[in-house]
Amino acid sequence: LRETTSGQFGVLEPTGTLRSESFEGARILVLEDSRLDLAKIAETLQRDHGHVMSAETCATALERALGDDLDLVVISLTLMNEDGLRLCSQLRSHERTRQVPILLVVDEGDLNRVAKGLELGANDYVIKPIDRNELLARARTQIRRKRYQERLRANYEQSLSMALTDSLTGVFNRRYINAHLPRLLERAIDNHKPVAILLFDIDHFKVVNDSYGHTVGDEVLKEVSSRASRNLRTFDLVARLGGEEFVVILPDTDAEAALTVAERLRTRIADTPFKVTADVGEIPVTVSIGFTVGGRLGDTAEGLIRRADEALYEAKRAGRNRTIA
Ligand code: GH3
Ligand code: MG
Ligand code: MG
Ligand code: MG
Repeated sequence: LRETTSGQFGVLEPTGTLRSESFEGARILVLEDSRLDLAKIAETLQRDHGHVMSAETCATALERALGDDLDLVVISLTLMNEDGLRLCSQLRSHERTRQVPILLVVDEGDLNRVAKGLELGANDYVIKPIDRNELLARARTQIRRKRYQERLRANYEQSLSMALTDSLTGVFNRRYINAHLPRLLERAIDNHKPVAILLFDIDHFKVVNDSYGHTVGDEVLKEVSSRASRNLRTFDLVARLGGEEFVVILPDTDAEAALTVAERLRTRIADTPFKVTADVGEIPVTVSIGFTVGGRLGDTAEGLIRRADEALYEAKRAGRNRTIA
């Protein structure tokens, strides 16, 4: 964001030109019982192509705000029978509306209540008689700020998820497992609960790449991830450790249950050949699985992974497409 010479904020376009940001499409709720002022506010905000809605009472305003994704709430403090300040604090107390900008409309003689409103979480105010340009400028500022914060948050969430998930398959990555498994194991030990660790590796995956190409190989990796994820409980974890090797973590799972899960996973892959692209026929895919169960005092994440890896090596040596503990 850069300030233009006219004092307006705008977004710097890739071409280097500045475009003033109107609040096109912004959802604005107005609570004002003077019909004249309501009309003036609505008409002014519609100039910037805001989508303006009005509410009759604080109760309906709150209900509306909780069920909508509002960009701005305009609350008049000159309401005859209602308490706009109470609505401010209600909006701030609900998770859904905590961040929505609030603009107060007040009478000149009512500045005490403005201070109260700002304290309760209102962001700005305009004084009656309403100056259209001022209202528009203050509304713009609030909506722009909200949208900017949303962009920041979206970027932050995206980089967070990029850091912890595998970009090809969408399952977790090794970094996530390294951070998460030790804590999960610690909790299992504390609660005297078993936790099962499955390692699996696609059999002769090099042949898939060599026969069909790397792109088809990538599609097989995605399909394997998706079949694994689909066949697990919501609190189980799948991660790609690298290449064609995956780990599955099953909290609260003993050896017998882990074997059942592993065999189900193995057969769901082996029994239905992969159809990843239209131009390539069915590709038979199998995986070998090694697993171990931890949760005893002294168990470490690295130790469990190593044990599962040794079992996986045995499964490969014994002929692949099998599960070994
Ligand atoms: P094994 O049954 O012993 O596991 O044999 P394998 O061929 O699966 O094992 P190997 O470790 O010899 O080869 C793994 C292959 O996985 C080699 C590598 O090119 C391929 N690979 C690793 N990462 C990717 C990827 O992201 N995409 C694709 N398409 N291939 C990958
Ligand atoms: Mg290998
Ligand atoms: Mg392999
Ligand atoms: Mg491998």
